[in-house]
Amino acid sequence: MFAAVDIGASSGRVILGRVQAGGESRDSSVELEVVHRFPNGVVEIDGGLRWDFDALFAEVLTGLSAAATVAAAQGEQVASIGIDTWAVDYGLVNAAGELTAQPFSYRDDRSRTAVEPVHRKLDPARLYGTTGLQFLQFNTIYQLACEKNLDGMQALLIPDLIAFLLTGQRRTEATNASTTGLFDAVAGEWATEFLTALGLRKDLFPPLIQPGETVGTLLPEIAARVGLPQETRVVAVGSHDTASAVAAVPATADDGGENFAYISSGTWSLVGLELKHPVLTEASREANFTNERGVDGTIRYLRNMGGLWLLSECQRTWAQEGFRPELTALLTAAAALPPGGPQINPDDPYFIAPDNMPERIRAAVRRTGEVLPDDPAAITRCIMDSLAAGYARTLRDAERLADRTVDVVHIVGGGSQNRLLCQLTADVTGKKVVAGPVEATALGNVLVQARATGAVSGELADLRALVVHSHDLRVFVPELSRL
Ligand code: LFR
Repeated sequence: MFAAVDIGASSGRVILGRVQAGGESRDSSVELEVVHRFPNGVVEIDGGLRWDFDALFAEVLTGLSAAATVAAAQGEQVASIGIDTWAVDYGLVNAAGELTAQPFSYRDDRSRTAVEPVHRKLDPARLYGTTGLQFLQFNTIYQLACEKNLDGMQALLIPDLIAFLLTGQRRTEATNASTTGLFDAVAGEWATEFLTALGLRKDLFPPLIQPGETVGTLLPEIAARVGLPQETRVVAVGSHDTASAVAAVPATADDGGENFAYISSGTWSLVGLELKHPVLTEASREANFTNERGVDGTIRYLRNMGGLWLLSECQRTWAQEGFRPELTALLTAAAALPPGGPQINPDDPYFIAPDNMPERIRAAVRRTGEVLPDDPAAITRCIMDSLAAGYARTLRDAERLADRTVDVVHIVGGGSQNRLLCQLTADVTGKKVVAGPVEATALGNVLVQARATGAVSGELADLRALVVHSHDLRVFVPELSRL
């Protein structure tokens, strides 16, 4: 069995994965069992929005203990551990290996003022030509420019920081490194010239490691604490959650081979294609598409769009006001509303920070000269219409910029359970939508571990076939009459 530590911006889980490789691929399967869940969210610490990393790490240890217990009760062992989280953010570790402060969250807006000074040293066109990274004000490169003193420090991205505390080994996993703005998309190496140009040490980040390689084995005190053998390996997976999710997209040859698109729909919506080579053109930069690294050296050519954060933040505000609508009821009421209502731009940085989201959405609609009633169903419908329209725009751009035709759109993650969003996406894109699995991130994490330890073999397509055989997927076809 494999333990997947999978932490998102609003919750984390430790999951046990069981992979069975049958003689016939149809006998193969991958099953998950959540053994520990915990909440996550930004907290205000020392005047900034940060992650309570100490609390998260304690939850990881609790989860690994639970994994050890559950596996043992089934007469099995935890063969390895893989870690994935959101991207971009990092903790600073000193020479003694201590985390010097709780890591900043990308939702803190400190890096906004760092953008211009960085661009004065490194022109955005030059940055894009090498890194292929979409401009987002919170990319690691801008966050680092806010640090006052990096003497003797190393920056460890969040999953790498967890792996370091478990094993004592410092590495930077490549899929997540590709979100820093300091990674060469073609060479697959650090863009050391950019580190130097910004006055950063070349070894600010630890050396790269690829998904499937071993980070190390458990430190004795960690092994004793969680009840796992010291030889238990921590295996690098697609440690950027989106890389793991895309690895588990259930694309099949029936999808027309490469002609599938994916939407990893959760807090964010990551909308795009899987490519063999980056697209570093000026047109691609203008459209703000990113070339992040995927498992097996693939390129995740996508745009990072707003996501279900818009709705979860509304729900948080409504709850503060004493109104706690059940999600299914809310979506049903939203689905019953007529089409053609007002829309917002879900990618507007105005929506990044936590605040009164219903009011911000209504204000954004007012600026377009329309009116959105102060009614949860109407606000929910506005979010869903805006996301679906954004998905369609982004997919059209991706097809044009990468010269691909998309036959089928896979929606994975939490959004795959949102029937309204899936149906609207089919309607607006005019394409078939295949929804599921909801747990794509953890599945991608487990499958890369399973391959690394020899439990399964093959290419990404073979790993994906296991997902197809083990999960019920829902198909949505365009209903043009609804538009
Ligand atoms: C999704 C995600 C996105 C990244 C954003 C911030 O969870 O990892 O891919 O752009 O969070 O790190």
